[in-house]
Amino acid sequence: MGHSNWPEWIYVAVVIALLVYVGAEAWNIENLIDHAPEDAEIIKVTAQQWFWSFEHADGTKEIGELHLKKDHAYKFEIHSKDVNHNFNIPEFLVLMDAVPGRINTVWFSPNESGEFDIQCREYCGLIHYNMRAKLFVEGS
Ligand SMILES: [Cu+2]
Repeated sequence: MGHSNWPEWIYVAVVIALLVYVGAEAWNIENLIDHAPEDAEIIKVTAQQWFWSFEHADGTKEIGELHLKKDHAYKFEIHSKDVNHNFNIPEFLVLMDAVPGRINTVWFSPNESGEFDIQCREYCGLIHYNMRAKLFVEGS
């Protein structure tokens, strides 16, 4: 009795098991990427035509500017009030869609102090090119 005599369902079962396994692994990886440190401060990011606004955990709000502390972890909860935008801090490789009706998260910890650009990376209408904000990272 060789392999050729195995019923077909065994092959089907093996393929299904592999697909489930690969899917589970992919899910784990995605989960890891999204996994912010527990002490990360949550910053609510709102995109709208054509500016960015921010709300800190203590309720402080900023428009067009964001003040963060060096070597602190931050988790951004990003949403849009109108059309699709994309939240981008090129210097720190932060890039995440801002989509109406959902909240996307991304976290980072600025390891450098100074002044950096925040911009929109998704064409969102007339003044898209000027949908910018300044990131100030304070501390040494
Ligand atoms: Cu935009």
